[in-house]
Amino acid sequence: MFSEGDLAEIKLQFETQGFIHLRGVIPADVVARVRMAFDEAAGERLRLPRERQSNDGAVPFYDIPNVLDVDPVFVDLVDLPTLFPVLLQVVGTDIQLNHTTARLFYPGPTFTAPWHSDIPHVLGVSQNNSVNFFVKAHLFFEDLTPDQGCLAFIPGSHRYPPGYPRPVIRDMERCSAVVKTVPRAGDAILFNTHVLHMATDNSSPHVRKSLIYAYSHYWVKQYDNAVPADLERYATTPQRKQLFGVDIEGVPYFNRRLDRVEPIPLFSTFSSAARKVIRRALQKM
Ligand SMILES: O=C(O)CCC(=O)C(=O)O
Repeated sequence: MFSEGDLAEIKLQFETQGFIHLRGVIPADVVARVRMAFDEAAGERLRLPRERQSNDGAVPFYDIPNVLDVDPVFVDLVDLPTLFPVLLQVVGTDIQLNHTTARLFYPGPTFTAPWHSDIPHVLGVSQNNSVNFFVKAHLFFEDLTPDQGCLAFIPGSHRYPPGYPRPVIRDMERCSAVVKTVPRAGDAILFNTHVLHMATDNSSPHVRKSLIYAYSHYWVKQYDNAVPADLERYATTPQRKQLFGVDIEGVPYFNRRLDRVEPIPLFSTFSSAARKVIRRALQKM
């Protein structure tokens, strides 16, 4: 658990650098459960697709759909007691889960654009001033090797003014403006989605496995894969309800805060999130 002083330093680093590598924040028993559940859900997909075996560059990755419905351990990760205080610091008390991804990145070149922001086209936000707008947590449950598709960042680049040219970096391993992270099982890498970043090539012979949980504010439209189908089972606390986008009657989206939650009738609690789940079920038909 982080102390108040740790959290203040983490926030300082996050706001100045745009990312932070948090080591060992996922407890070992959770790491073990995630590893088993992930591999079981991935099944056949763990084997390299034929296209990748012949190295023609196709099928760079596979995302396991709706991971919150796959195993309870993936729901436990949304507000891990070790990590959630950090998310609260770097997003704010109106935090909501925005989307989830469970990814297998097969050996081969990277599939991400070099040095990109995820949100350059979002309107209504001054990205270079909004250091807490949209945060991703990449969660790792296996050790990675440096050549296994690790994330790299240009620290501080989330502060570049609009229109600032994208850097051209010839050799990132030798460039002092770049930080490449090499996570171990149990680590989380949090970043401001506007900081320039990329996944590096996976030139190892192994699939890179990771989870990506993205967080933003309650008023930002949430993806269906951020809401478990069995809400009554999982949305058991005010924190979970807010993360999963369960509205409180009479509380405007902009005013939602974790430190301002009052008990409310079950029906109104679940109605909006239930609508989302029904919509998702209908889309599958
Ligand atoms: O490493 C990945 O899977 C994707 C990295 C990335 O560009 C992102 O999460 O925005």
